[in-house]
Amino acid sequence: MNPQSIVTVLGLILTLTGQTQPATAPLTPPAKIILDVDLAEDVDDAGALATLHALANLGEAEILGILISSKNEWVGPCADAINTWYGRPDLPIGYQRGLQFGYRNVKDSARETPSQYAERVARAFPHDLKRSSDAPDAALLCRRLLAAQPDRSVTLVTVGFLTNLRDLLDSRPDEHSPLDGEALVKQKVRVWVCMGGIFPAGRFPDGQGEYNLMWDTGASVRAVNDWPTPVVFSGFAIGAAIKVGARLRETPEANPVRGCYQHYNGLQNREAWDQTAVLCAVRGVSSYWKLSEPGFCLMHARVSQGWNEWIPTSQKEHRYLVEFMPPKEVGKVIEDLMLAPPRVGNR
Ligand SMILES: [Ca+2]
Repeated sequence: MNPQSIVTVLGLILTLTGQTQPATAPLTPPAKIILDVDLAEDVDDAGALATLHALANLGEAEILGILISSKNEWVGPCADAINTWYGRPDLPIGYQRGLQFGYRNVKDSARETPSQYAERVARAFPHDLKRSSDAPDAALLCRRLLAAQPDRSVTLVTVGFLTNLRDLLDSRPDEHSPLDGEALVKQKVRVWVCMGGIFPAGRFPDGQGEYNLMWDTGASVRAVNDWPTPVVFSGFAIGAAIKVGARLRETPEANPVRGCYQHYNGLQNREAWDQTAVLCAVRGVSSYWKLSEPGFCLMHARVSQGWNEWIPTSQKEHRYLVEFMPPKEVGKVIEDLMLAPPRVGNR
């Protein structure tokens, strides 16, 4: 990439994220991050948590809280075990309720999400959250976290379902903010980075939509179509080209992220969908990717099988990642972060 290209790409992401610095200035670290995971059917969420903790240990990210979008009582404890390993045992965790505001189609979000590793990791590694539903409602926690931050300063990252973001948009004024959900998001969030969608096609050749957007289709329609800030999508193909995880065997057996991969696939490599969203949220597109032209990611409702349509337009601030650096090289960056030890003194 020549220097002019770097400046152009940096300028795009700065524009996109509402930064007020000149377009040539780097993003001012640390990035304030709220990460929403499902941490259930697939294991890349565990890799995403590891990547985020490592970036926080480098001073590049400040983790405000972790939200959980899957329905599974062991996912909260599993996330807490990973946070505890990284020396952040009291990091706020919020759990999806889906019924909080009482008027939604609960058909999708009421589904249990199975996990091959969450219970086993939760039982084997130190933590203190006993079950997911002991954690506060994710959308209400998110309101509290957002209200305490400067305007347009928070990056929301979702690597699971959009149940919590729908609930956040639908939330009412409370003791933390007199603003309703949409107004609060517009005031506090600078960008939402979403692992989800298929770009630009919108569907796989068999007609299916992407898993994260499809799972709770009603929530995805509300969150994606109505989100009031810029959005960057890391679509299916970006993370599908990157495979990491096997090298976690180089880390201690006391590492719960290693435990997740161990129980999921015997410590084999796995696609890095979720890690790409975290890396982009903290470092911007950097030299890893390029950004698409602006457009509107229109989410279509088809019961439990929603899909996204990409409509190019300068009227909306949605963009998606486009491959630039060879995926293997991006994978090395992610892998090195996933293998980084917890902070000295914590272990
Ligand atoms: Ca996920």
